[in-house]
Amino acid sequence: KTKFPIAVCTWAFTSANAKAGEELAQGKDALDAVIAGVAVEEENIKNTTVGKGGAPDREGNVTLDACVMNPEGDCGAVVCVENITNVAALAKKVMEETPHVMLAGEGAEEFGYRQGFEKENLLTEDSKKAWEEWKKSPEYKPIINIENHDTIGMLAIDKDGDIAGACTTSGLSYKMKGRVGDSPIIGSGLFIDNEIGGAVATGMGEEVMKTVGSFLIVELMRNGMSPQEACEEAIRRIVSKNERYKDFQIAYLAMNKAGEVGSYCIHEGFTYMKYQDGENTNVKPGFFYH
Ligand code: SD4
Repeated sequence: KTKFPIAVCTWAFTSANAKAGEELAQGKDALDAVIAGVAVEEENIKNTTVGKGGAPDREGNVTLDACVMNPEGDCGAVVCVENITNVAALAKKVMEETPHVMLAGEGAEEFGYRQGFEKENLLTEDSKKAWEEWKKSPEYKPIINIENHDTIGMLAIDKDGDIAGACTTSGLSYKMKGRVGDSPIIGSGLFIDNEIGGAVATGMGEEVMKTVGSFLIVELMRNGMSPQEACEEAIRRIVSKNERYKDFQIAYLAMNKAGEVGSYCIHEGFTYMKYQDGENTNVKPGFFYH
């Protein structure tokens, strides 16, 4: 078995992970592979949790968040983007073509159009209908394991052994206007350190941000934990605070530079994808709440 390349992503996003795997097998670097991988879901209007077709906020606006991080430790992020589908690719442009790390809303979009991104309406008929239905008795109640596929966070190690990652989402359905979750926040939804490895998060963004989950996992790995131990400790930090975790899901996925993968979540139902040596498999990690 050849160890590298490897790609992993949150949830059963089979084709997205396969796409990243193909790109890596063709010799693409880790960052381009994860961006091509997550783009599959950003463009898939059937899923309501990432990209075009994502569920809107409570006022009917679809707002996307994304970030990327490369082996050099550079990062780019965009938040509250309303009219561009491929926000992970846009985050890469922010990283490469601006002196900044993060652009928000209109500024991010105007920059995107100048970079050649197309202006699109991200609210599909189906998402609009579901939102109109929701408005009849509006209640903000994030659903655990919504559709069994949620934010996509992806990590890849390329043939040279370098690691990069991307995280992209439409955020929690029917969130408040202007709400930004963990997914585009470097250290929360994603963190990469090419000496150590990387981590991504999905689930209740507010709780991931309070504990800076992905950065925490990478630092725990730096201090000697395996990816599995580090993910479990990061979940422990959340569930040990109070009992509210019973009502929300968080899942972490981590990989170290040796290509070892670990994952842990609060509630049963989360799975992740792993591509290695031409095989793309769905893996069910352990969970905290029984
Ligand atoms: C967020 N972490 O915006 C994302 C959404 C998600 O399960 O993964 N929901 O908080």
